[in-house]
Amino acid sequence: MIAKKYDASKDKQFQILDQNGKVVNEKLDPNLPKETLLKMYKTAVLGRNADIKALQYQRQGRMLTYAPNMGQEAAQIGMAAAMEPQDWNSPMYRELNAQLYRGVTLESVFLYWYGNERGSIRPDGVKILPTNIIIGSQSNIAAGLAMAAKIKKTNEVAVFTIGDGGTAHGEFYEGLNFAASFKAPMVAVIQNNQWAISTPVRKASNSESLAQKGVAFGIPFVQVDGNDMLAMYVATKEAMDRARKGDGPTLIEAYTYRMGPHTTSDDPSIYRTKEEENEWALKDPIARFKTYLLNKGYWTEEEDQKLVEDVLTEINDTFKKVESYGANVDLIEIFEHTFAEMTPQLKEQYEEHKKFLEGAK
Ligand SMILES: Cc1ncc(C[n+]2csc(CCOP(=O)(O)OP(=O)(O)O)c2C)c(N)n1
Ligand SMILES: [Mg+2]
Repeated sequence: MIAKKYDASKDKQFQILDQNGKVVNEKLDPNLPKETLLKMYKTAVLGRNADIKALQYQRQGRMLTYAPNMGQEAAQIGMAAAMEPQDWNSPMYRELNAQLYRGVTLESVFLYWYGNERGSIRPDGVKILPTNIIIGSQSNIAAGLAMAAKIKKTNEVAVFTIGDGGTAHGEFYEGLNFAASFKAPMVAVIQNNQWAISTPVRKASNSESLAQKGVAFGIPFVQVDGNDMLAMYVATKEAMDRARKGDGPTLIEAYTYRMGPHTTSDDPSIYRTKEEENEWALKDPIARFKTYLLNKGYWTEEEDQKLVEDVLTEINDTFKKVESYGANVDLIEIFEHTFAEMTPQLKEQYEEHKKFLEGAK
């Protein structure tokens, strides 16, 4: 008999830390060193406050646009913390916390959203591709990186992130199918924040879970409480180890929530309820992780207050610096950075645009 339905409800969402910060899965607590846990927490606090400030800067007309990450800190940092320096991220655009954790500076993230392409330059050795707005493409790019790593035997794993809406795009399937068939070292992390702008996840897919799409690729999969920093770390670490051993890709669904707007041009009050937002506010990933640290004796309220003051100063100073650079991008650079050498068509477009701008003066 052909099974008509896969019953996702039988797969419990993987969780270690519940929404009150209580360890509910003692055996699986990775017992990470204090420094690692504090780095995770401090990154989340910096990320959350940077998001809040960036929204304000944009409203003040000081920043071009911005896509906030509020609510997705654990899903991003748990994943990043499980990666080694040689591993690649093929990212989307909602990636602030993973970027910060792996060594991208806040200055360069702000530069990018300010409208200065220099924000796409990564420090040496930070293997995160530039912010990628093209939904779905993250998968094929990661499959390419993973296949190259396999052929060159470099011990690198390529991790790609995609939104819930992104899983409705063809490239999501193409890249995963390719990597699964060739057992390329890849990990796929779906950031299921419940919404693709105003489209709810139930309209983007008829599957009971996004994780279960792994069945079709013939790869292991798991739905994780994406607001649980520890569960995200453990699931990603296991997937990274599998990939590195040559066992191929894993599909992780981080079940989380976008607490803020899609971007600064969106108003979520038009399409979702206050009740829904309030329900998810109780599942805040940072609050529960803080409780975990307080209970462990690794952190105090005094230290917390000081941290928030410090990050606000850091954010303000950083943004002032970014403003002092200005957009500072010559027109030519937009054309120059697409190919190593401009194609004839691109040259033509450049000339045309230059003339247009001169005429506009
Ligand atoms: C190929 C492509 N089609 C359409 C868009 C326009 N677009 C930007 S964000 C977005 C929604 C994405 O939702 P989701 O994948 O759930 O990610 P989230 O923004 O929620 O993190 C769309 C359709 C795009 N950037 N790329
Ligand atoms: Mg989404």
